[in-house]
Amino acid sequence: MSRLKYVAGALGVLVVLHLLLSLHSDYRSHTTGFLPSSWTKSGSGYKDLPIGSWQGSEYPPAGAIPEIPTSDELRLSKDKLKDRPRAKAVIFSLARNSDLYDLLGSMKQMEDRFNHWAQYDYIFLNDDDFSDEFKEKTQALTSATCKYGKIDPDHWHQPDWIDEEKATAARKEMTRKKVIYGHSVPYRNMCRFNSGFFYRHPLLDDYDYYWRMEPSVKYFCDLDYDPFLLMQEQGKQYGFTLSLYEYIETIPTLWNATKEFIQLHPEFVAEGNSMDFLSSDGGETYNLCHFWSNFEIGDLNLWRSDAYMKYFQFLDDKGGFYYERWGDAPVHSIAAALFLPKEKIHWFDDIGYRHDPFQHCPQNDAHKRGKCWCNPGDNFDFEGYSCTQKWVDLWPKK
Ligand SMILES: Nc1nc2c(ncn2[C@@H]2O[C@H](COP(=O)(O)OP(=O)(O)OP(=O)(O)O)[C@@H](O)[C@H]2O)c(=O)[nH]1
Ligand SMILES: *[C@@H]1O[C@H](CO)[C@@H](O)[C@H](O)[C@H]1NC(C)=O
Ligand SMILES: [Mg+2]
Repeated sequence: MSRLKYVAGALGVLVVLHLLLSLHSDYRSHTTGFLPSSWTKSGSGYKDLPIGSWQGSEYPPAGAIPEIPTSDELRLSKDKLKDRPRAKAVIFSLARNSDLYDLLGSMKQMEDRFNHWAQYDYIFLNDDDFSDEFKEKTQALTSATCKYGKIDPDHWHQPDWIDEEKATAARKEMTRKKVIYGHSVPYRNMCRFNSGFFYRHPLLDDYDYYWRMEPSVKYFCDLDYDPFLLMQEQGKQYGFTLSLYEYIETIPTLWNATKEFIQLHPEFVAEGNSMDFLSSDGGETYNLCHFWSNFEIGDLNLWRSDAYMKYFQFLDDKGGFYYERWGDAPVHSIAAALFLPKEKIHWFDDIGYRHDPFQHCPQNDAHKRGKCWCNPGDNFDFEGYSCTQKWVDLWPKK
């Protein structure tokens, strides 16, 4: 009797072991069918960096960033401001004339928190001509140079080859389902432009890095270092503050299109990428996580790369910007997460930021260091609808 129990117990253990193993190999075989092995490879030979605040004791490594004068020093010495190291960087905003006063609120804070000492140029782009009022009021907020550009109509409007009947039907259906901006063609133009064209505007040719600024956002904390230099010195190509889940109704076929593209171009997928941020089954399905692109500090050369240009063209040819409502946030995020090793993506957790209805409020030391004015208790990072836990989980625990 007791011998029987023993055998049964041993069998039970074997069954459980077998189940665990088969689950594990299932996971593997999912990823080998159609995906290049690099999708799931982890570890890229980069030194593992601690999570979170870049101002930890060892990170950035000593000497990685040229000495940057703090704002206190700047007040003491105008010469230092002139000679300080700079990146070829610009603050970029897409806007309508009607966005002026909401944009001024963002810009005023950008100046107060950072750009009054950093003195980076601004570029404003519009599908229409900017009014004199727009130009005067924005330039009046800064002593830095402001540039104003009009968008090439081909980079803005719905292309001729889009089947308008199909696009109309899709908009109707999305309106019926109450999908936000589901009815709107201009919103789709904007998403396509931000996905594939802003970095090709001739005004941006002179720059390597950009910080995207939208109307009605808040910047809560003082920056006493230059985030563009951080990007440059540490080889970062994409920076974010907030992440969340996309509405599936807006991108039902985006992931299939991406998989198709990767089958054509497995060479674009980086080793040590952030696939686990996008997918919990090794790339079979998309979990809808993306970086919220109304805030971006990025390297324009990421979007100008062969990999991204081909990816955008491939997506554009599918028509999903109009037949669905593909957003620039998931498009940028999927590209950055797959085409870059994860070390080239930076979470700016020390930049307090709000775009309604979500905000990132730095915690603890970072809150104090930045003299932030947000409530640390109002912080989206680890709430259920945020994806930032998945980002943190990509990194070894401290
Ligand atoms: N020139 C121009 N800019 C636009 C147009 N639509 C949106 N934008 C700009 O594109 C950016 C994104 O548009 P938003 O309306 O903020 O879109 P969103 O952030 O998804 O939604 P909100 O919750 O309304 O902020 C903002 O900088 C807008 O000023 C447009 O039709 N023309
Ligand atoms: C994605 O592709 C798979 C395999 O071809 C197909 O079964 C599935 O229906 C597609 N999904 C969508 C939403 O089109
Ligand atoms: Mg917005």
